[in-house]
Amino acid sequence: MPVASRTQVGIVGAGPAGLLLSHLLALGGVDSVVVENRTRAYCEARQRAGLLEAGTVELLRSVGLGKRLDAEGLEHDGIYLQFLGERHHLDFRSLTGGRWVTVYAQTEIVKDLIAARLADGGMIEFSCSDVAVTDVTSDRPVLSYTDSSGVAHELTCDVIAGCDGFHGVCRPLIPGLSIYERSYPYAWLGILASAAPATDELIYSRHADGFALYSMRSPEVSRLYLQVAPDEPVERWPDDRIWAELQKRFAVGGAPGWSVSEGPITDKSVTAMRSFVATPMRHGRLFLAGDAAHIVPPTGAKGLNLALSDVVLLANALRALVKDGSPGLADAYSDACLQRVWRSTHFSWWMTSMLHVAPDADSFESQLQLSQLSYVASSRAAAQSLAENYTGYKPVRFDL
Ligand code: FAS
Ligand code: PHB
Repeated sequence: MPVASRTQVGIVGAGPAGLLLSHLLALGGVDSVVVENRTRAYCEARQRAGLLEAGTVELLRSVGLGKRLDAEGLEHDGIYLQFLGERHHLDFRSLTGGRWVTVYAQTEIVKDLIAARLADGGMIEFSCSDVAVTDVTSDRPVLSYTDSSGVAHELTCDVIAGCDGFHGVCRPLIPGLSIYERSYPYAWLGILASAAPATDELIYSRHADGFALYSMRSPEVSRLYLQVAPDEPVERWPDDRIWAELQKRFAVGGAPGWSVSEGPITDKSVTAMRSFVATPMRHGRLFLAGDAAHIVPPTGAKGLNLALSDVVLLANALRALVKDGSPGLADAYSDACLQRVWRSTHFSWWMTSMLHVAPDADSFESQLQLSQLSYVASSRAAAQSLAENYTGYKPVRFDL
């Protein structure tokens, strides 16, 4: 017989979206339980995003999550665009009247959120199985699961939040979904290396042989990405081949002495590239947030930031619904998210299309790409548009 219990908000998924939602709801006096099918160690170690918009940093600071972020995050004033062997700096602070970005890995945000929830007595059930959501059109939806010790649970909720990512169980529960998607004919091979980055800010390079991104995690750890074929087995990329390709794609004519800093590679993985939007993001008492509802190619560094802005809107809506009985924000939630989702989706598609070399691209497409890059590098108006989107377009505010 399953153990029966109650909470106000059942949250599926202990990624950044589910964890931040639980934290914000607690600040608003709303109880929640987070149910996660992986281990805590897996969630904290999964290498993903690395770059936070200014608005995301301000949000995390405002809700008590800024301590390590301020101590370890790397504040950047801009990025470099590289093409035809030349590197061009975009100064975001100058272009946006003071906005910036911060390098702080998603792994660290997840660690900070888990630590904060557990310190506040929050309930996170890791390593669950048989996770299922039922009765979402009733006013008592049920989140059922088997916990890590094999005990079955039936958690009756006021509301359920599907924060379970692209492969989760919640999105399929929404009938009549409109799906918008684009798969790209390339993927990213990402590495972590114990090597001091040879650049002060990120370098986005469009090379005739493919895109490359020079990012970082700390003054001692580099994070680099290479465009590869969409289904490329990672085994085809031994370390020396990766470094040789990175050296080629980042080589600059004006600095023959400069090179990518090499070191031991500690993590290596291939990530598929897709744009995906599912609407609506709500059905009855089930609300989707983050990757459960949308995916963007990581070129624009939007995925994590977009997930967290969904969560701010959802926390405001659910507090009004379950605490004050006011349904207005909940009824408007999906449309309010989708304006921002489509802005991030367009920007991520635009950055991706401008910087990657499609296998079937002809010389006409290559000339268009190079013209677009030259325009962004030489026109303040074009650079301002990239900077405005990259640093965060109209950040949301959490109503504490
Ligand atoms: P997540 O996928 O992070 O979290 C969902 C959680 O739900 C996971 O912990 C999962 O284990 C859990 N879950 C799934 N099914 C479940 C079930 N049935 N029951 C219980 N729990 C379940 N974004 C960037 O901005 N920059 C990047 O460089 C970047 N790189 C990425 C690389 C990869 C390989 C991937 C997949 C994504 C990347 N992203 C990047 C996007 C990424 O950062 C997401 O936007 C971010 O993780 C979204 O957070 P969540 O919505 O919480 O989803
Ligand atoms: C990262 O550091 O992981 C990163 C940064 C910027 C991107 C994508 C990934 O656009």
